Amino acid sequence: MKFPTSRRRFLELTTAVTGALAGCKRTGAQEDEGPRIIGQPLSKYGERSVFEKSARSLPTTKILENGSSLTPLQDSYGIITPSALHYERHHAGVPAINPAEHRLLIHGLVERPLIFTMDEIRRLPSISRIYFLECSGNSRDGWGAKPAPSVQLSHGMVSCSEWTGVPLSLLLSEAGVRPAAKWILAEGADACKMQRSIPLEKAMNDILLAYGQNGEALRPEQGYPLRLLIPGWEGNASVKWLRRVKLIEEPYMVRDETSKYTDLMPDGTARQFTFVMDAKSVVTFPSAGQKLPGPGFYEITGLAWTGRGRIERVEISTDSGANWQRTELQEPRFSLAFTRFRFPWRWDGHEAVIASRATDETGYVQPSKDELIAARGVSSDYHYNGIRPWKLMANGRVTNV
Ligand SMILES: Nc1nc2c(c(=O)[nH]1)N[C@H]1C(S)=C(S)[C@@H](COP(=O)(O)O)O[C@H]1N2
Ligand SMILES: [Mo]
Repeated sequence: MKFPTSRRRFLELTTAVTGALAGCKRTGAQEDEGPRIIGQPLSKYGERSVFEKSARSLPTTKILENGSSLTPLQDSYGIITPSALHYERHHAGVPAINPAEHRLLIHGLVERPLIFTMDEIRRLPSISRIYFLECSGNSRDGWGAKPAPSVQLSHGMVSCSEWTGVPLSLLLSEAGVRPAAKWILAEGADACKMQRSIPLEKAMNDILLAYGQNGEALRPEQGYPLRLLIPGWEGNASVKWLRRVKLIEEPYMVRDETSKYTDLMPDGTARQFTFVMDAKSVVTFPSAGQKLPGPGFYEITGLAWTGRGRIERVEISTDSGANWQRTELQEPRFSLAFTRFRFPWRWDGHEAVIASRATDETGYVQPSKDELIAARGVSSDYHYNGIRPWKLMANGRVTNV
């Protein structure tokens, strides 16, 4: 096993931990045997401990079929989101689909239109990849003057899973793409028949027809039995409950790429087909809504991700952005996946403004709010990826700024 970075850093960490644990009481109670009570029996499908309460947060509106539930990022460890806590975004509820009856149609500008059953799709050569999925509306509160009161409410529309499936390119090649085809239209089997136009180039590159999530079948909420997983691109295009892929010449200009998922720019024109998710990071501990018991050692931690490949660097500032220091990145770092960052820190008990800043492998640096507004104006709703500060007050409470 390799200790982080260097012997010097290891010694720093040991000193910090000794400090953090100084208050621990030592007694011999643990050595007494105590009563022996037989435990729970074996079970067919595991449940988490009854003491664990972390949950997705639901909107406060009455309608729960069109909306989002949010991942509790503040409670997450490592880089994988448990399937049961993956954020949800449904436009017409979760359809109940029997996989034995589900079909995928590939048609349009192809040599041979094809219909696949789920069994046929699962027989094909498969791959597994760890990818984040993020709604482009995630952290949109950043555009306004009133930031959300917790990292779950501000950034909870992003999650990261291991996805298993078949490269879409395989099925498209099987159908025989005609030269005139430049885009695909993907359609879901839910009541709204969600549709998105996607450039063929991306479809032939790394789009996954996913049926597996974190080692088991997709959850119904994530598109069971079959969804598109478009690595690094806005979540909306990753059509769930996928029933149809049509090869087309030009985008269809459907509802979700005209009236929504466009960004109004300062000059009055709108950006359209803004697929790539720009690099973003956020501190999940300490974050707004939490309370630190007192001065001493803490591990500042959080998540970073980018639609352009790997996260190269994440820096932390604890003084309102005046100074930045590099954090330790969890290895291995996967392309288009969460990267966990960690930073040992000793809090002196004074007010501190804590923020993280990510840089991806293309050299793109996560912008400040001012930089983002200078480039994009204030009329955007989607694709806010600005630096997110949290304020730690002298009494230990953490709030938004
Ligand atoms: N068929 C269908 N696909 C869909 C949606 C939908 O409502 N119906 N929502 C989209 C949106 S806006 C997002 S952000 C992602 C959310 O995926 P998740 O619910 O698995 O997190 O799915 C996309 N695919
Ligand atoms: Mo979304």
